[in-house]
Amino acid sequence: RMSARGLQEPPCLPSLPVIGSLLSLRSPHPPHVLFKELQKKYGQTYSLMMGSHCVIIVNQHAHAKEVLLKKGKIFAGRPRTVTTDVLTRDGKDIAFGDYSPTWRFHRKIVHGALCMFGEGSVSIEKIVCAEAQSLCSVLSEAAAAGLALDLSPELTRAVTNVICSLCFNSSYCRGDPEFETMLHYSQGIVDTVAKDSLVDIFPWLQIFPNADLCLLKECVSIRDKLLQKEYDKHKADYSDHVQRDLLDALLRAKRSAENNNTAEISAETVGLSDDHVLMTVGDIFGAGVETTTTVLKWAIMYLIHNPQMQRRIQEELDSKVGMDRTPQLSDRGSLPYLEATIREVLRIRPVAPLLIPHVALSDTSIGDFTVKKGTRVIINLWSLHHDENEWKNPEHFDPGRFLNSEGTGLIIPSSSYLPFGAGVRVCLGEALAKMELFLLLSWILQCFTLSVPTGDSLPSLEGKFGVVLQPVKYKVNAVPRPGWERKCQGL
Ligand code: HEM
Ligand code: PLO
Repeated sequence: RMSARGLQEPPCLPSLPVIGSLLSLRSPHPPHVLFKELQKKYGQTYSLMMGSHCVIIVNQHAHAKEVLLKKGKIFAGRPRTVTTDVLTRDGKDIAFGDYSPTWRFHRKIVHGALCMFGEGSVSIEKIVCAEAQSLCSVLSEAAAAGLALDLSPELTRAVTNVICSLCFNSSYCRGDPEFETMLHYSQGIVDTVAKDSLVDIFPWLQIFPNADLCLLKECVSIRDKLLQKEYDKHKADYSDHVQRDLLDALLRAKRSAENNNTAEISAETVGLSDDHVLMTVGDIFGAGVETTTTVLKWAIMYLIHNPQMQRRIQEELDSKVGMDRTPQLSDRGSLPYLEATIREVLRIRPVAPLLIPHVALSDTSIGDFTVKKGTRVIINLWSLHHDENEWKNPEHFDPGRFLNSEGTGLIIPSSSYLPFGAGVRVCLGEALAKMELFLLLSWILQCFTLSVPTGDSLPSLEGKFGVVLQPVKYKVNAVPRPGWERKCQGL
């Protein structure tokens, strides 16, 4: 079916009324793998029906960049789904909120506030290093007791405390019951939200008892109580003169908009409700914790699978940082192999293998394909990062891909690499995440060598698909490196 401009509709999976293409989507594979497989039959860009919604799946970087960058504003919409509406009070946040003046305003405030604490800022480096130090002392306690450890809660606590300082100017101690509560509800949300489960395809299912939706609602209500508590505290001792954290920044923007009734500002004021502020902080908190922790767990998993790579990072640390001091941000330029490892982890196991769905805000096109207003577009980052034409042996973990031929400098060998997305909806936390990953991994590897506990087999590299692609649970042995036995403890 050709239109006037020589455009045509993308190939479409077979579809039935009401259930759409559901029958073609039955598969033992997680969606990102299935969508990559389906390319063989339908081409790199194709469409399918989810219930009554038309969804276009993009599996190659040229089309992905057209959607995210060249036509970024046209594709800046987000779909509303039952689960994300529960999480964000009908899209009053940044990540799942639709494109609107209110959304733009919020993103701008948060972006500004994050820049203030962002790259090159002394305070955030100090905060991350303090958490790295506390993490290393936990590892050395476990080592002294000869215990293998599931690092997940400790990594989560480190990352959570960084984001807590940033959002609320607060932190959690070990064993804090509120932190345990948070661990629990956050996993519940990750397990249930945005799975495009039946509930999202068939909104009417919510009138039936649905275990996932119940769990989500319960977890969200616990989260919201904690957020509300912080919000009330901040409101009580807010002052225009000191800005302690992100929540203060949002409060200040809200107040100044309320006191200032000039035309341009009051137009943007519409959305600065308490709900918007709360949901925005919830986003940064959730995104800040779940993503970075997941990458750390993947990185450590790949390093215990590849001890020779771990050794190479340690040799780099020994020669560039030495034994007399701990790593700092300014070492980033002189530790290319560690940076390359982080890049490779983000390639081979992207945190968000399907990004978050985008929506076309007007009639448009992708390549030679027509796209109608309201169409959902899923960028399959998994396909981009595992494209055989772009990456040699894509399932093989090889940090060397990101190094120049001398092994001294970093490169991006293919443009089929977008771990943080791109354009109008690009990740807001990229700089922060990269700082945290670099500092936490360099501190850990300077002191410890990580391995599977004796007798255990290596953990599976297969991911568990959800709103983030998580690794399976596994334990590690952290052995202090020769010469570091004392220092790790004294840290
Ligand atoms: C969105 C990746 C860490 C905040 C995204 C998206 C990706 C992504 C792929 C979706 C882009 C799209 O839909 O087109 C990552 C990775 C991280 C990370 C790989 C860690 C290594 C963080 C952190 C924060 C954060 C630490 C918070 C400080 C956000 C927000 C959005 C987002 C607010 C929504 C942006 C929007 O819809 O406009 N991230 N992220 N992310 N990320 Fe991150
Ligand atoms: C993680 C669980 C939290 O309790 C709530 C939350 C908020 C924002 C979400 C985040 C979760 C998962 C990762 C997301 C983030 C917004 C952007 C980020 C989806 C659900 C990514 C990687 O796109």
